[in-house]
Amino acid sequence: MRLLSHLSRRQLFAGSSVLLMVLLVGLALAVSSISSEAAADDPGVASASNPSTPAPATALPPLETADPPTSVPAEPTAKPTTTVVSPSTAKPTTTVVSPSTASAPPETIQATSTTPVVTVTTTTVATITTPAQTTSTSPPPSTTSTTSTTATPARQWGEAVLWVADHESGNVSEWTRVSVSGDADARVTDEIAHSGRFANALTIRDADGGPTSPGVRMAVEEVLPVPDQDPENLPTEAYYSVYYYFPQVVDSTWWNIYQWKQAYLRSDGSQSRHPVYTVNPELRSDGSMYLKLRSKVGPAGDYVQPGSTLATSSVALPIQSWVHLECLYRWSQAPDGRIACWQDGVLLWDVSGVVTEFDLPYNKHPRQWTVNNYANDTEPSTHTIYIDDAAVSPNRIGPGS
Ligand SMILES: [Ca+2]
Repeated sequence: MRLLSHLSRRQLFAGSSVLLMVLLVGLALAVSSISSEAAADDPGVASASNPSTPAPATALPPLETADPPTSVPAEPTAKPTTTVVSPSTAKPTTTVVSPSTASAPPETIQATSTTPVVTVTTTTVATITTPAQTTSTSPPPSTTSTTSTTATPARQWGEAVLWVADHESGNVSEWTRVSVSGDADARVTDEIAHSGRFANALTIRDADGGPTSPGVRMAVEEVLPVPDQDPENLPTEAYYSVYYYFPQVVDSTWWNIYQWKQAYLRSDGSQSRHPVYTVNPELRSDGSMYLKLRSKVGPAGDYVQPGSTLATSSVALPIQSWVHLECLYRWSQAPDGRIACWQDGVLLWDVSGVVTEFDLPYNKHPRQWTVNNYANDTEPSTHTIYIDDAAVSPNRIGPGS
């Protein structure tokens, strides 16, 4: 009984020991699995405390987490570049700049030479609004009041007059065309006027002897028809008159302010014009200016360049006051043409027995008269002259009102 009980005790002890061990082992295993789950929940802690097992799991999250941030900033950086949608905004700016810049260099000016014509219309249109408003308002703005009070009423023209340009419409539409070369333009302005409120400002820029001579030429090709004469041509004989205002003395190699021209067709079908006679201011040694008549007609009645001076004026050309120039011109391909000019009613020259028209076949408006600011190599190189009250008439008009 004792032995049995002893055995039983030993067995019980052994059995309980085994059971205890089993429990201990089980407990150890349980603790181990708990710590590994905890490590899996917190990659940061796991990667630091247990680099072996959790390492793969730990290493991935940082990479995945790191990638997005890296790629995200990368996108914004890429977007602006792509969204350099601003480039499209920048392009117009560049494009806008280039045209305006292009108008400056003489080389590009040929292409731009049309632009000043558009700009003229534009300027003029803007000016049109002004007179309409001011005319309807009795007290004109103080700024313009000087001009409008100074300005005389619009000039009254006789019924016989074939064409006039007094610019009182506020634009250059009375002229048949405006031809521009180099940096030049025509601008109807109320800064000054011979009559009414408006005159035409002709400006040339950078006439410094460069390859392109700046010039703006106001041309007349169409006037009221004269009986028994070609309605699409200027009359065989007429008086061409205009008022000039020269703000300053200009020295020049050549300066053409008034001319008769003829259109013709080139062999390739394009149209061109030759001047026949021109009127040019010249500077005397005493500093005063005077006019001279230049011929472009050769001995055989052909066009020659640069031509020759046919007559000179002994009368000084006034500065800073309106001066009237009027010429009788008789077109003729035979040596019986005539050019007689008056400055403020004083005869400057009367040249007759000369060829005044080239033998150039052309079917429409071959004769042309232009009033210009057209020159090169002048001092100053940029300057403006004003013109007003231009007319073509079968009778002499004279400088009167
Ligand atoms: Ca006027």
